[in-house]
Amino acid sequence: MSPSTNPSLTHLLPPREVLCLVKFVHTADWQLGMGFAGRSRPEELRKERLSAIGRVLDVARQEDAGFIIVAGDCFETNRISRTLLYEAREALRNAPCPVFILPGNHDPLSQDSIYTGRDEWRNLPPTIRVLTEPRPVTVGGVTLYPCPCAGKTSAQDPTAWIPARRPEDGVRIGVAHGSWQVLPELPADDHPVPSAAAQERDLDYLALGHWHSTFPDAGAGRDGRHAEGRTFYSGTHEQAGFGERDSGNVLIVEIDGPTETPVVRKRRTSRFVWRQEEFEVRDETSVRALQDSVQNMDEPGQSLVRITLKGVVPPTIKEETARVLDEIRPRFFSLEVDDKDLVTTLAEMDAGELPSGLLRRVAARLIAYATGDTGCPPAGWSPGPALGRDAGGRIPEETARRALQLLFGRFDLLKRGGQQ
Ligand SMILES: [Mn+2]
Repeated sequence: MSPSTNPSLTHLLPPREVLCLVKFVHTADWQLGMGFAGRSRPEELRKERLSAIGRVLDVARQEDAGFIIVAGDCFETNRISRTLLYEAREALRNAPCPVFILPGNHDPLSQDSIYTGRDEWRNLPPTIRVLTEPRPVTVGGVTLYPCPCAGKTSAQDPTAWIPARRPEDGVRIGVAHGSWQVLPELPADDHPVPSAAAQERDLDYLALGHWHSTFPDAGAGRDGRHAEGRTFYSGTHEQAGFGERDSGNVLIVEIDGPTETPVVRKRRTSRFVWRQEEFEVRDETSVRALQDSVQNMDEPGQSLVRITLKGVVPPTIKEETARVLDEIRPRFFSLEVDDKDLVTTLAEMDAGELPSGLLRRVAARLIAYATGDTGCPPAGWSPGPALGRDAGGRIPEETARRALQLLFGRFDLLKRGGQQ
């Protein structure tokens, strides 16, 4: 049994920081200059991407990181304002360690490259280095293998140039920006990184950028805190959209030496939280449930919330739903409501959305009946004792409404199940 696996001897070992040869921060996709078209308060969102750089540097300082890797897409495009370039340079001025920046597909090394062509990006602080060439870079016991993007698209494996391991390489770290071929249906010209690139190129760690989510989950390892593997996306440092799952983090990577398995942890750097929720509104009780749920959301001042409402309700309930959300809205950084599927008449329901001909026919006849287009219940309609008929033998509109809610609600469940 080695000392490191014998619990009775662990107190004799030096702390992990002393054993660890290499410790660095992996980040990417800062996308400075992102527009946020269609969002409220876009200027504040744009500024926060700069402010978040300060938090990345703070993490590097707290962790005593040896260096920082920015794995591409530091900027949203190569055509950004002089002001923003100066601001970015200023934000990086206080870096506590070297910062290596890789050109990505948003800020590629094309003719108009920021990194090679813009005066505002000269006279950088000495700690900042742009990885403009696919050529090894040595930094204290580590060799970086940068794979910069030369254009917006490429069908070539960006890691293909990386040479075989030599003893003097020390810890080998690839830095690339592209789509890791571990998911189906990725575009062929999106800088494809082979699924086993880290193994094939004999890299101890492959720092990727391009996907905004931290991936794989850096909390999914056997101990529940550290991830296993050699290839990671850090994700963007500041969440940038509703669709991003687990973004707004940086990764802390520790490697004890060449060929050793990296120990990877994520730390949150995002200020903003983007969340989208879907609520079905039926009656007064469900409006209160919606109100409670939205009121109890954490950190409202830093939250961008998008609520999608659905259901068929009387106009008074729809109005009360809107009022409740208007009342809560000022607490949030922003609160968007999509209520196009919260309808007040059955006529607004679209039977054509249902997945089978039979369901569409049943729904169309129920809608016609409940909206007065026909005076009779559908032929063969037997709602059962629970739904009941009125004194004249007719099905009340409320009953038809509930039947349609059930029908559409069940369809939504089917739809959700199918997507998993
Ligand atoms: Mn990208």
